[in-house]
Amino acid sequence: MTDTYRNIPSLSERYRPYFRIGAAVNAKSLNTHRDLLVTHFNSVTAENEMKWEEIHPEQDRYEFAKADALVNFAREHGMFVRGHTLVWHNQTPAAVFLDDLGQTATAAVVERRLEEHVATVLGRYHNDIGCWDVVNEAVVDAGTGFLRDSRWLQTLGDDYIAKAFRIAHQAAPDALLFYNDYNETKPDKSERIYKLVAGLLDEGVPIHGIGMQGHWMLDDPALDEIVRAIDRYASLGVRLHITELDVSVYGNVHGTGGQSQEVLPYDDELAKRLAERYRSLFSLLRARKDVIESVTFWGVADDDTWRDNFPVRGRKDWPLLFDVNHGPKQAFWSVVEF
Ligand code: HAH
Repeated sequence: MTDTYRNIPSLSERYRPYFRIGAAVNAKSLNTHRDLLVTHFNSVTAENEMKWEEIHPEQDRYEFAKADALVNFAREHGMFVRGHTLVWHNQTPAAVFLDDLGQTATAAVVERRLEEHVATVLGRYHNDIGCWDVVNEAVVDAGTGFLRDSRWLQTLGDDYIAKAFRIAHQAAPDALLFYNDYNETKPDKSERIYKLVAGLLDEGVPIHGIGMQGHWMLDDPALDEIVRAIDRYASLGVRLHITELDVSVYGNVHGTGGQSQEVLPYDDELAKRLAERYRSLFSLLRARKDVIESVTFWGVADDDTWRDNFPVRGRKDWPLLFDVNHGPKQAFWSVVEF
């Protein structure tokens, strides 16, 4: 970061009266984006370093070094840490669900492994990690089904989600426990998420919040769709975190659902449209500050964003508030100046 950027307002200070401002970090960006992190963010999430395959790649082997570095960095700078994630259908070793002969393991075996994993990871960080995405992306996107047909569902059965939350609560009684998902504002899916969390609350399962990922686009979802989802979730009395916010500059404007292969030129016009989109989003989020406790971006600056490979591999995107040189974008100013 050049000195020119040192005299800009701090994003997280500006938002202190509203909610925490977080960023997903990785082992590299913890160093390469250190100045931005320290100045503008008061919460961090590990982009990958706490996922099962990274932190616990084999049955008897944990790899804590990268997660430790992140947690130490946060402690040093007084930042909140969101733990991400425990039970997910992705980035989990296949071996978790297999026995010694390579056959599907029994429910009892998988449940014991889950307990051991959660006790180890949550135990290690119980002083430093304030909340966990206990279950990630468990409901289906479309169709008439309800729960995603994952290995977790297949081996542990329908109540695996309730089990995961109970196990997490036992391992870290003070941690806030979240259900996290994407396409979280789409009417059918948000109804499924609502129903899932309402059911868990009814059963007395220790769940404290819903994580709305917020992988959004220039023109989708519509603002009223976002408001509806927030209000519906908030009606359950749980906390809301926006957990993975980024706004792709590729929108449905192209009529391709954001999947066009064409790379846009990131010109002033596009920068301005992104800024307007961010302005309306943050104005909406500020208006819901009583229920939204934290807003985390899925990355720090445009030089390191998963959106360069999602939903189109190798297509450059510019979804964050800081540019590829770590300078503030128009979008940055549109969220701090209000
Ligand atoms: C998220 N999935 C994950 O929670 C996060 O861990 C990962 O690093 C990136 C994104 C989002 C996602 C999606 O928006 C659509 C399909 C699959 C996954």
